[in-house]
Amino acid sequence: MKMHGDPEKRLLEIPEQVYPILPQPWWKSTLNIMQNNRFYVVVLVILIGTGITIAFINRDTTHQQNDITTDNQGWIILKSLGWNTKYAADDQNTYNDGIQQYQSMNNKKSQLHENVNHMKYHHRPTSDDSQELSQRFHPVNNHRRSRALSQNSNSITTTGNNLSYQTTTQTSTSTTSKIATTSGMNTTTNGVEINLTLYIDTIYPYGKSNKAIISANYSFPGPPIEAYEGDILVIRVINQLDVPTTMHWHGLYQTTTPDMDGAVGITQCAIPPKNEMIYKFKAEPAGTAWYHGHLLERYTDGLYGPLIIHQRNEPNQDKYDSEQVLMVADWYNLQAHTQLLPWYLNPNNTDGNEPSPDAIVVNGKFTEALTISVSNSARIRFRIINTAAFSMYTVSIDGLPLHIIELDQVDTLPYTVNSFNINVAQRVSFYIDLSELSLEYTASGNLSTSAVYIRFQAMLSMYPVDILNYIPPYEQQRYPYPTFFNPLYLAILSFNGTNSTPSYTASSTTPALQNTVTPIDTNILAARPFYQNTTGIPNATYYLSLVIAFYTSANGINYAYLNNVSYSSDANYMSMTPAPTQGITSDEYAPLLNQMVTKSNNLGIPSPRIEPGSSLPTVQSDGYGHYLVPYEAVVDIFLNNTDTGEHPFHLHGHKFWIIATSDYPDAEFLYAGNYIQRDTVSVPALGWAKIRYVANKPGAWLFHCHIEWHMSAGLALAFITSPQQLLAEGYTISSDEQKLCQALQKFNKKQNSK
Ligand SMILES: [Cu+2]
Repeated sequence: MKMHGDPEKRLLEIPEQVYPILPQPWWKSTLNIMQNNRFYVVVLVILIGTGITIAFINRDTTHQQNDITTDNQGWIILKSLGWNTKYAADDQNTYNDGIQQYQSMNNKKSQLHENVNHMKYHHRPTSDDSQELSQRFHPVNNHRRSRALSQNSNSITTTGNNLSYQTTTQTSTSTTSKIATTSGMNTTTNGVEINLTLYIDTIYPYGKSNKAIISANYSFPGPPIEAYEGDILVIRVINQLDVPTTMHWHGLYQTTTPDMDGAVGITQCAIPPKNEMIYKFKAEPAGTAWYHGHLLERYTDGLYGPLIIHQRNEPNQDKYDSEQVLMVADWYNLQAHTQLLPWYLNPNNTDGNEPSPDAIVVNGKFTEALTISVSNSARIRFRIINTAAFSMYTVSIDGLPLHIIELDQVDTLPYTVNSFNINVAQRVSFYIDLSELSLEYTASGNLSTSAVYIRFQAMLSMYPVDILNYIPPYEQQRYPYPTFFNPLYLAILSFNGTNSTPSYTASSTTPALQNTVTPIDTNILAARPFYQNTTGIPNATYYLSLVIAFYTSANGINYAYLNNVSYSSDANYMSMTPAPTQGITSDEYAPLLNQMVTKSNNLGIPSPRIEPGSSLPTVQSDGYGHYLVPYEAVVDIFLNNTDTGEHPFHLHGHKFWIIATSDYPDAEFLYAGNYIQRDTVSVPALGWAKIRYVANKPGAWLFHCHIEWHMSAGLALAFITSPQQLLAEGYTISSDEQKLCQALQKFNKKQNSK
């Protein structure tokens, strides 16, 4: 592995197409469908005409770069109508499942944008979960959906216990009917099929910033993806950005699909510009997951969205009537990879100060611009996702206790708190019951209001500068600097359906509540799993101690280290030169997963061995951050943090038990055999965390700090789980993956020749 040394990467120009985006003859099926469905053809022509007209009308100065073209738009509409007509043609069949569509997403500047964004579909639960996978997915009942669409031409909603993803308080004033777009079910794949097209977008969600963001389907954040547990998700990621990228499905198990994890250099080649990759994997486990870019700090600039996996029988479903997703994130005025990273990984930044954010955004909206209106429901489940590049937040709702029921796709027994902390990449679900609103806020108390504030308070202690006092003119011109940061974000929870605002002034601190307990730690170790394993959890069979440290390297740059190795897997997008025949290598070569196949017996990593201080064999590495883990090993990992910052460590493809942390060492004994599981643990500053996981998936799995800056500084490693088992299970490098790597190689060659 090449050590860090050249952090600044070029912003690449858009190359000519090197690999066709649409290798399938989609137009053929569309033509057939047109012939068989003349009515739809007429509608299609009208819609395209309308679309082009609207696109033309809505052209404005903020969409100069990579704006919608009629070609792109026309293709999406064509495609979606093709699917719709296919469903219509299947109507004579008997269908057991229905499909429901929700209103969602940002109100974009044009109706066309909205058309692209409305891509949420939802299987209705069936009572029969025991059927084989192939039998569990039924074609769509198009009659039902057609009625729903026609009855709600401007607002497609559903009843019952459905998720509402509210990204905006604006309501569309357009009266044009929305077009039902994209996917939902696909009868050939038995799953949920979705396109995610990535664009540079300059929607300027905040007046004080004109930074271009990365959108998926012209949506920021990306559109919600929903499925039922066990569904097959087929997600076509089309890269219309100017640099290679991938998508990671955070929290997904990827059992038997290690090549779908989206980690560049670990599980796949990056998707070059003007190329695509079809991700196909099972939706498991159930709960609140998310997706985000996994190369070049792209999610800092907007490349993220929710991935919600429902259960047919949610364990706490009797506790709430509706759902909301809130994605909280840092907003930076500058581009992460081309502007912030060069400043961060720089000899002038000897202290390793991280770039401080300029603002907080929730669902892409800035403070006091997001209203959650809950007129139809008194009991609401909130799914909080921390999608920040850097920040940790304390979450609370004025006057209401929060009943936590899920942590990182692990259901918990309801656990009531006043507020809780959430670190980067973690998810917390809680429900509220408006009947529990504190008297202080009700008519019988001192204050009557039909709305209260939802608070996201950034943890100031983690910022390298004193942000509250960091006001121009700056003592030292340290670039970049926060320009309008307010550590307290306020969203509005409105009860009466009229988008009312609170009748009180928000205080700077969270109001105290009665009859609740204080959160004990960021990892919420005191919450108990809903499903308890009667046989306890397995005893550890292997051990690994990891020391987290930051220090200045020979080139004067402050890097991050795990056991003295600073990991880099994405420099130069992998130049794809022939990898050495001996030893597994990252950085410039083929993905680790591919190398596990091509040289399974020559990875150059020692087997576990007993080391002083541990009775268990210690997992070994090659000295470059690649750790070889035996199949089905039960590994205890001790993370020893020598840094003054708290670090959220994420393990791809697995959940781990959090046994204890230095904030709550008693947890190991109090909850023995019944620890909480998560996929992201917050390792306390100058403290430690002890976790345990079962290496039951052969493949290459990234384990890293999820703070973007720290990951880019090298705070990562890869677990190589049993190449022999991988081969024994019949894994091969797919032809799609080979094509993608060839396309990347071609792209790199072209870039290098410039
Ligand atoms: Cu970190």
